[in-house]
Amino acid sequence: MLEKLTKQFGGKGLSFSMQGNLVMFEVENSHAKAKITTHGGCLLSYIPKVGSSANNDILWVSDQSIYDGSKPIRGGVPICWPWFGAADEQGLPAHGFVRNKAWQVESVSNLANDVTQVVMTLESDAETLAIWPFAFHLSLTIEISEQLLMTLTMQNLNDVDLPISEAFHSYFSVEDVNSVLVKGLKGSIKLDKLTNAKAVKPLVDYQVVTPMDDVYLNQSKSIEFVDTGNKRTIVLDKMNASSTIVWNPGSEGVSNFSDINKQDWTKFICIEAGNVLDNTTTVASGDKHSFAMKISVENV
Ligand code: TA6
Repeated sequence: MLEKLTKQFGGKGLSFSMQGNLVMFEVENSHAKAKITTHGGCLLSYIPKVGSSANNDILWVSDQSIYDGSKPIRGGVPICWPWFGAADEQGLPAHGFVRNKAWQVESVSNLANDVTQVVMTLESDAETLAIWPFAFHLSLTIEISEQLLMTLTMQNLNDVDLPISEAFHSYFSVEDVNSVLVKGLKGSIKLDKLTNAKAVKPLVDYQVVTPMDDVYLNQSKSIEFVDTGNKRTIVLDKMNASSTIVWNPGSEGVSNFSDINKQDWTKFICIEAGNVLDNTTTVASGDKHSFAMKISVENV
């Protein structure tokens, strides 16, 4: 398989390898390095070469991740689709099923200004139709440069309209989650999934207090989160994505996750862009729908 991929796509700054049962590929250009696996179409690493984050990964991946293909890798940017969170039906996986499927590499291209564009696709098959009885075509475009741009596009191949909830479940690497400040949530609608408290509108910039599992609806503004320990601010811009989720399991909650080291919960924060709960989108029969996020890094 590696030989075939290398023959088809191999070129300057691109290499394929196996990690456990999973196909990995690494991309390098003058701006950054990135690592992607076809398992779940998951971006695992994005390391800018210049600026305050030069040679430091923006993303976090757990040391305890499983690489046998039985579950998604814990970290990077897993894709939640066509539902976010627990499934409506008992026995179906949380966060949909595409993060645990093998995606196809469709193209790897060098665009202007040394931007590398990777396109991966996934189509409905007998296994997905048994879980969710609708035909679809999904395409994930990842553009690697001094910024990171990810776009997920779905085509509804059915003669009915489909409600879709979705997110890029990004795990960002931070020096200490408890010192992170998240900005940009003011004015949205906050739902606290841990307490199920009544929805509130945040009035101020938001200091992270773990554990946390918050959904912010009608949140379209840029998010900035300041990681003082790493001396960087990560800016997350969203396109066609009305929800943001902020999650960290905290010191006790981490023990519910067999694929996270007990002491490692301080090292990441999930800030997730998408369309969930009341922001679920309806994709008309035959139509295409896309949402995107752009990540850039600034000095503190
Ligand atoms: O996005 C936050 C969340 O939905 C949390 O509720 C938490 O359980 C987390 O995702 C991880 O979910 P996972 O299915 O990957 O274990």
